[in-house]
Amino acid sequence: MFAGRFSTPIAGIAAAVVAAAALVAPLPATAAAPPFLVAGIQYDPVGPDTRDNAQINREYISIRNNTTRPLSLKGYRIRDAASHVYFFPPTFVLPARTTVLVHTGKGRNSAYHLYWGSSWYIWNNDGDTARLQNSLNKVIDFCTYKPVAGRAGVAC
Ligand SMILES: [Ca+2]
Ligand SMILES: [Ca+2]
Repeated sequence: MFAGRFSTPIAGIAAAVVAAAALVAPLPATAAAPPFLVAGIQYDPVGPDTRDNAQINREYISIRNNTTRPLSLKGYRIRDAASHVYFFPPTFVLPARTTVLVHTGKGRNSAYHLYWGSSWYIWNNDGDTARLQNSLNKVIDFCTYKPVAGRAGVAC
């Protein structure tokens, strides 16, 4: 009798648990981590914003290969909020887990330092957005920052 009285609600609970489990949606496939990250932006280097190329080059954006293999940046570009665009050299390959600095001014490209070639600053001292886009203009990663007093740059 008791068994009979309890069997129904217990069975009911069990059925409800099974039903609830069935209702749990499968976890959405996590978006694959982007192969490259905007790692940081040195947007306001120490000193006044002069036309001096060396000073302009103290401003830079860093891009990181977030994977365990070397990757080409062919076709990739960096865009600021005002649509200034930098194109990576088509032959440039970034080693695994490595960061390259893209300096704003002019200079000779090397393994870990690239040069935008601009004769004026790109990353606004009062805030900006950097977008890393692939050859199809798809945004791979981006970084929006607001200035912080006493800081020359931001980690993204
Ligand atoms: Ca700046
Ligand atoms: Ca800008």
